[in-house]
Amino acid sequence: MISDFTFAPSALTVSPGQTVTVVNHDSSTHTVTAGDKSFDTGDIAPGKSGSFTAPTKPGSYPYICTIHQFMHGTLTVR
Ligand SMILES: [Cu+2]
Repeated sequence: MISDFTFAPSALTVSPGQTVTVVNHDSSTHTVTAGDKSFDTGDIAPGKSGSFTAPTKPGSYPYICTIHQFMHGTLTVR
């Protein structure tokens, strides 16, 4: 989830190809976008949710909000 311009948790471990749902509890639109663009929720409006499919290749995938690039987190696939 997202609140106060922060991803919570900021580090998340998922299975390869898992669907990940992100709920935006903030008052601003956010995205969850991988640094290498391997996943991207697109814009998630306040109070809405978005989802993406985790990469199938195990590894560590840093991500940001493309609107607020100081927001970042890491998705681990294993
Ligand atoms: Cu944002």
